[in-house]
Amino acid sequence: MTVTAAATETARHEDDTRSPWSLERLVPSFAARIHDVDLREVALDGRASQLRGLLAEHKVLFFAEQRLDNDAQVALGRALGELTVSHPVVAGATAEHPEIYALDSFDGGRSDVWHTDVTFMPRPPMASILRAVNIPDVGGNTNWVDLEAAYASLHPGLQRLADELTAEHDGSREFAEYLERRGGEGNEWDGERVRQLKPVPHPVVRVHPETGRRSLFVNPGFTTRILGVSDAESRGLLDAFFAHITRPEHLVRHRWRAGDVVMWDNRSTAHYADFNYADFRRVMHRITLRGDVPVGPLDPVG
Ligand SMILES: O=C(O)CCC(=O)C(=O)O
Ligand SMILES: [Fe+2]
Repeated sequence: MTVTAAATETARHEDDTRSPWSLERLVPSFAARIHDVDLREVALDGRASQLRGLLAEHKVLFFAEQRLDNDAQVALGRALGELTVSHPVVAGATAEHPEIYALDSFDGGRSDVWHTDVTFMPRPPMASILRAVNIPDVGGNTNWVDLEAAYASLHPGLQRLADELTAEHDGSREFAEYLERRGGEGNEWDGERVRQLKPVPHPVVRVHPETGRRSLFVNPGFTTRILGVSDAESRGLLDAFFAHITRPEHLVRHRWRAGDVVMWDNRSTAHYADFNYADFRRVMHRITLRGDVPVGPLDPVG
């Protein structure tokens, strides 16, 4: 698939005299390619807050021809926010890089279920930064959907219903075996050692803490039931929501090239990596920025 530029614009603060980044929007509601950025310099340049603003606004940002290694990826993450460990229960890529989550197809690493990262914890990470370390010759594209566009395109009656709902998110189907393999001793997440993966409740509609926009915050990877309704109602609602968020109109697709880095906002998107790389090796390194507790539209503010 090819994406065509809907618009090209420049992104900079009015008082910023440095050369502007040029930003190419990819689909009308979200996703942008940012040109002329060396992500190794963002940390030194004092442009981290600008980048965070672009992330909240465009939700998925694509950068080509980067030269990040593990250290530089971690440094970039630290400039943008507070890094989490690799994952609540999966060990880091190396002893020196406990923050890096490695996905290696030769170790069975794959991500072919629609999900938003780590929503099975009370405070899921606000953003993820993924670097292509080894890409297959063909296949292995990654897809993102815009959960704000998904909310906006629901029937108003369904929006009102969704506004009132809470859902349970459970990571045990995907990750219980990792915890078992480590003798039940996971990593430290939000100051606590993870020893079990308990389902956590989150609002079905999440209000973005920076933009105030609403997203349909459910995902097939981790959202297991809607609370306070019958099993049949829960299944029917979740199936309808899952089908809705993953409609092609809500999607952007990326074909990876060596040197690509993608950043996404986990408060407003979900993603899926195509599992079609035959015998090619596909290795990706991810870091995540610490997030906040999801807030729904009916939750008291503050
Ligand atoms: O491998 C990919 O393209 C995406 C993997 C994934 O789900 C993640 O890094 O959070
Ligand atoms: Fe993911």
